[in-house]
Amino acid sequence: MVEIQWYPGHMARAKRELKEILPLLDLIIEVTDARLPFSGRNPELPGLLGKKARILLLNKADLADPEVTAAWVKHYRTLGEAAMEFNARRGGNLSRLENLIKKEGEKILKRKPTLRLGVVGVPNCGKSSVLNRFVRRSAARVGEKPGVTRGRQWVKRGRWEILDTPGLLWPKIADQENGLKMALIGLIKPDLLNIEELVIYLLQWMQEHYPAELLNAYSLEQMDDPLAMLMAIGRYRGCLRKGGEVDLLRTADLVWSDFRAGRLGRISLERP
Ligand SMILES: Nc1nc2c(ncn2[C@@H]2O[C@H](COP(=O)(O)OP(=O)(O)OP(=O)(O)O)[C@@H](O)[C@H]2O)c(=O)[nH]1
Ligand SMILES: [Mg+2]
Repeated sequence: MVEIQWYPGHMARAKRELKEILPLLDLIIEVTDARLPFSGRNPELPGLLGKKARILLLNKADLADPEVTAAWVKHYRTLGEAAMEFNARRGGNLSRLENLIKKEGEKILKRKPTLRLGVVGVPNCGKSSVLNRFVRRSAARVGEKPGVTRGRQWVKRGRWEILDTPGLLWPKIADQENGLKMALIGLIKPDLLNIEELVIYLLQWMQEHYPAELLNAYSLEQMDDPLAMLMAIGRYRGCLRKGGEVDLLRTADLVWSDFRAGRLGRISLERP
């Protein structure tokens, strides 16, 4: 097993700050990426949060395989977690989430003037987008890269006070395959890994689990070797160097950006 060392300096601060502010929070909204809703969750979080009431959002559900997401939601509910799928970009399921919060918050609002919600989770899973949904405006900055939110930000909506927090990572990951998956969904910065390797892994995963989507996206014939497949995609999309040979890095970049934008279909990277 290869360990990936990937814990940037500001993460320790983010963790300390969350610990500090935790006593103020009444309810935690943990956001996770629906395409990687287990390995993409911070294993340190349950310990940090203790017994605090929590709702788990499987966000970016629009990019994930709907059947797999439904299976995850069921799986987590069986474990006693208040889990639901969400789409912070479009706001799908917003009223369900708000009802869940109202139900949880009722008791609290009887004894104090405001309900304090904390939105937490790993980088780039959509925490700030969830907060913007709540207040129906762009209160928090959102971005395609991990690490956009650096400090804490409170936003008010009626009697709710919602806290946006920076993404939290854990010190190291022991499993190379999970590392590749996390990089694919943009949870960690790609410079920790090689983009061709990342995309070869994605092609292998799709060959195994989403073959029709893959062949369809690039008008490919069935092929066994993912590297040959990457070359074929490069030729099909015209990612060529001067001499006519395929530019693998450019091709990999293109496939990766197609994946992130959902152009390869709705792809989940793990199943319960
Ligand atoms: N397709 C899709 N994209 C989403 C969804 N939610 C967020 N995004 C996109 O994901 C990217 C990250 O969103 P943010 O809200 O900045 O994520 P964050 O968790 O606050 O990220 P950090 O502050 O960097 O930790 C942005 O490009 C969003 O537009 C969603 O439900 N579906
Ligand atoms: Mg953010």
